[in-house]
Amino acid sequence: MSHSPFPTTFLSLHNLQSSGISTRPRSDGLRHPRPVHALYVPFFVLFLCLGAHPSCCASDDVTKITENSPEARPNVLMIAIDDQNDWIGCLNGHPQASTPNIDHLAQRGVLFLNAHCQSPLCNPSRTSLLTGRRPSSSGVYGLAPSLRQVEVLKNTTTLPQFFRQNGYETLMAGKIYHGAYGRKKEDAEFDVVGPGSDVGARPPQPLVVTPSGHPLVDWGTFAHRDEDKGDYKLASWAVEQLQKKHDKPFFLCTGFFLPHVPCYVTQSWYDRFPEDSLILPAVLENDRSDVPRFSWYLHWKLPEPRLRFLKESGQWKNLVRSYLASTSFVDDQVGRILKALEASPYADNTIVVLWSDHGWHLGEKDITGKNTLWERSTRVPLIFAGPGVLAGGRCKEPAELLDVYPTLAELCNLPAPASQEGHSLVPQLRNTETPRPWPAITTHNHDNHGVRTRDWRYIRYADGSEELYHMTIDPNEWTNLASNPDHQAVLMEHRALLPASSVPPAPGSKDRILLYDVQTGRVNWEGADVPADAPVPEL
Ligand SMILES: [Ca+2]
Ligand SMILES: [Ca+2]
Repeated sequence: MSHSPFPTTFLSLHNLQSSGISTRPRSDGLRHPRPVHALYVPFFVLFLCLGAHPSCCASDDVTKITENSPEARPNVLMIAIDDQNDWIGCLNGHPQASTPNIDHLAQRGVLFLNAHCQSPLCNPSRTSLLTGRRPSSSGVYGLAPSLRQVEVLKNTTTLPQFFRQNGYETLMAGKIYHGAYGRKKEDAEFDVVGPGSDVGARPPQPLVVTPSGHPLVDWGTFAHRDEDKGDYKLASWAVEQLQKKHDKPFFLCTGFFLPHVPCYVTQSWYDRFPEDSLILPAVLENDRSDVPRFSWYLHWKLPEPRLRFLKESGQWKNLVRSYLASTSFVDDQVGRILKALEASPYADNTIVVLWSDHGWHLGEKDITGKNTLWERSTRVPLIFAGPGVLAGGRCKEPAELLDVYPTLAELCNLPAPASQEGHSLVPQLRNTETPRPWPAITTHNHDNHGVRTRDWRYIRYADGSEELYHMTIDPNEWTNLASNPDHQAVLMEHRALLPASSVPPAPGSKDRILLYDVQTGRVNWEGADVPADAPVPEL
């Protein structure tokens, strides 16, 4: 695209004060701690400053520990899955989800039942996890820019670089960063680079004709072999790395492509989810009659089709079974890697972390895809296992993908850079009941936030409209309680948890960028104004 998505008038007119959000700074990015846990904060700060992190207040520069030889540190195996929602057996997001290998990993570690991405989109989510900075701090909201094009992230020590600078050999294959960044030698991220991100075999023609006609938006089965799939080759590469002798501790990253679209699966995986017994996700008719119109602006026009298309074309079941089958196939590849790890000399000295960058709707709230602040888009699998991690733990406290960086640092006895906005999950990896004073916050585009606490989800859009759901009573988020007088205290408590500041989109932002002018009410989606009375596009 050649247009500039940032009309100057938009940015100059927008200011945080007029949006009603306090700009009072807080080092952790939150305005106030949750009152119920207020007492924990001083203890936690004390723990950080006196405990295992002697240089917690150091600059962004990585301080290298010399008292422990790097050779003694645990290895790290990081497994990322693209667009994997909570349709994972142990997360119970779908009753037919079948992921025995991921379930087994959870059984030997700690599974976070209430973990959420920082952005429901690849680039901002991964940029956040790998730099430890919120989208609302970096201004990375869209599929561009890449992190090194952003002033505040230009010199950030990323997660792989952090391990590399601390004596680790860093290896990667598949999708870790969004786009090509990280694979080049001059990026100074990885010592060893394996196969790229690729779905692999493709049918000669698209299997489904969707309204957008986007080449990636496709699903189903056709004649091909598992061995011809990108994720199979990725797992084979990871197995090879685990079979090698490594002179230094390793930080091995594997990023699976599926179940990102196109959800292409071989017949044997497809047949595991017969259409006759397939369970479709629960969808309430007119579910969006009680949500703000602004919610539509977050996914105004996308390549992914609406539910109406799936119903009218008879494709809903096909998409659901293709997604479930893709997940099971990826689980099988995860299993190949984990079996290789168990058979290797590194079995007892390797931290394993598994995460997805965000979720995916398959009809809920009348849409497919991501780009929402609801549970199906924000909830992700997050599992840690290995030395120092409790076995069979289930943690209900809110957790963020932002916490991965400081958690891995602490598990490897390394001081995380002070610029981190997440918080180590190690207390929960030792005792899953340890309370956390922080909610999980997901941000999509400037000033739209979802706040997840233990029992509630609160959403505030840039125009000030709100949603509130009692997640334990209403896990499908069908009843918006924001205007219910019985819940105003909860509403107030959650408003106070919104990020203290929220920066405008970084220069060069594009693709999925939504702009809103609080003074005029002007809405702009991907460079084009949206009239206030425009009908919601039915794509
Ligand atoms: Ca993704
Ligand atoms: Ca509703």
